[in-house]
Order: sequence, then C-alpha cells, then structure tokens
Amino acid sequence: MADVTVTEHLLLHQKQTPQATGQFTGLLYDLILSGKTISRRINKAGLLDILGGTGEVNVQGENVQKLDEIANRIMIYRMERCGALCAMSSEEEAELIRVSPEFPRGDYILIFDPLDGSSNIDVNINVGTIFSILRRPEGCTGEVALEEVLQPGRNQVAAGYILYGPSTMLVFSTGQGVHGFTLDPGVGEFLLSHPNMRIPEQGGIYSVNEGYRNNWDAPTREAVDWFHNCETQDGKFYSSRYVGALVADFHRTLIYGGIYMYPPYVNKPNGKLRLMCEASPLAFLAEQAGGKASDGKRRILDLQPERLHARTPLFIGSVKDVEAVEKVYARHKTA
Ligand code: P6P
Repeated sequence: MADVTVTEHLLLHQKQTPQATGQFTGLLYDLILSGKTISRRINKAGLLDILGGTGEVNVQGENVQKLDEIANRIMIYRMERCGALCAMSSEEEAELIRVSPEFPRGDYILIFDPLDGSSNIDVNINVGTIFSILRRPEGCTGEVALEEVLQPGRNQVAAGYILYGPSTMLVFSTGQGVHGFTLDPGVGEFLLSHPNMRIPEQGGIYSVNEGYRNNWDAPTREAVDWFHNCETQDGKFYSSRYVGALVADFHRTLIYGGIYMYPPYVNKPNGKLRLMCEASPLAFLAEQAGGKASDGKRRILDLQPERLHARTPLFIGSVKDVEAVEKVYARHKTA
C-alpha cells in the first residue's frame, strides 16, 4: 500500500462538505500532533519519573495518574491554539474550557478523554486518547453556553481515538467510513494501514469485567450467561477478553467483531463510562463501521447528555451481538 498520509486521505477520500473551510483539517492536524507528543511521553514513561499517581482525585472520583495529567495538559495546550475551536471538554476537567480570545477561534467543539485506561500505564498495557468533534449550533455567538455543548452523539461531525500499543494507531471517521492509520516513528507520520474498517456482523468474543457480576443488573447477568453458551458462526464457543482499557477493547471489537459491555450496576444505574467523551465517539465509529452501540434499550447516539460528565451503560460491537443483549433487556421490560 502506497504511503497515504492522513491529510492526503482527507483530501482524496473525504467529500469536501461546503463548510469544510480547512478548519477541520487544521483541527485534525493538531489532534495528531498531540497524539504523537503523548505517544512519545508514554513510550519513555518507564525511564522518566512519570509513572504512578499524582495523589489527586479527578472530577470522576478516580486517582489521577501522572500521565493522565501530562496528556491532559498536552491536549489543552495544543488544541487551544489550533484555531478551529470555540470550546473544549476534557474528562479530566470538571468545567467546560472556553477557548481564550487571545487565540484564533473557530466553530468546532472538542470533547476528549486524554488518556483512557490509565490504570494500565504502570503495567505497560494499552492506553488511548478518545476524541469527539461537534459543531457550535448555527447562530450562536459570544461566550459558548454549556447547552450548546450538550448535544446528542448523532450530531458529531467526527470522532476517533489514538491507541498507544505495540504500534500507535489513529482510527477516526468524519462520517464517511472508518479509517485506521499507523504511526511510522521513522518519519513521524500516521500512514493509512486500515482503510474502510468494518465490524463483522457477528463476532466470537465478549468483553466485560466478570469480577463485578454480583453488581450487574439482571438483564446483564442473563446476557452474559447467554454468551457463555452461544456459538459463533463456525460453531465455536465465544472467548472472553478484557484489557481494562476501553480503547483497546473497542479496537479489538472493531477488527474481530463481538461485543464490549460496561453494564449498569445495582448501585450505579448509569454504569461507569462517560457518554460524551467515551461512549458517543466510539458509538459513532461503531455505526460507521456497520456495527451498533446501545445502552441496552436505546441507541447511544440518540442519548441527550444532561451534563458534561454524564455516564451511560454501553453495549457496543457486532450488530447481532448487541441485538442479543437488547432482546434480553426487552424481555425484562415486558416481564
Ligand atoms: P473496570 C478505564 O478507567 C475505563 O474508563 C475504561 O477504559 C475501561 O474499559 C474501564 O474503565 C475499566 O473499568 O471497572 O472494569 O476496572
């Protein structure tokens, strides 16, 4: 495959929408630069004193890892200056970040999780950056109001992630399919390696943290029992895989098919994952790749966020596997 860069791919294959004033390409360029910068820090983490926790707890109530904070600062610094944004929201920041008038601003809104799965960092297992791009509603001017940001996932103009693993990959969609790029550290460019990614209609892997079984709601227990006994299309049992980093578990699901589940808990009816910076962007990718994403009852992309850090249960992956869970929820609803 000839070396196709992200910029070339956007110019060649992404229908240039009338409002594509190059702002978006610039936004993506700075997102990519942020990813390369974070990747370099992660790859050297074991050699620098940047492993472990900062001793702080974030708005999510989670221990902040040093690399969480480093990735967060890199994203905010770089993206504030990209010239395409009017506002940002980070999983690590309690409040909306309005881009300062000292920087050139634009009509896009960036929602991101700077480093997802950061509990894996100290044991050298995949982590990732997830991003979601919305457009400021038409006619809005002046200071960005929170209501302008609280949009359902179906409004996303683009979404994607950067996965820091054996190789660093950028996977994103602008609404015309899902495309994967692998970083060639030698030249410092992401090159097209996975054009037009598609999720198989049914997979053979289910992914859930079975350690919390006693906390699950009844439909989730019944659905997972089903995956313990159902067969793949070639008559095999399903395998269980759980990396503990949503980006890695989703990336595997995107390529191999199957389902990733973060269900509701008896004491956490909305589960753990964040709607705007985790579930929505991955749901956008899943649907663009021919898959499905649901909270068990409703399409993730139709959920209206009530606040920046709203949480949602998430069942995402192959259409047939997600539908199997939805059928269980539907049965419990009518029971
Ligand atoms: P648990 C990481 O903290 C994260 O948000 C996702 O990346 C990951 O899939 C999930 O939480 C793991 O959560 O409760 O299974 O440890």
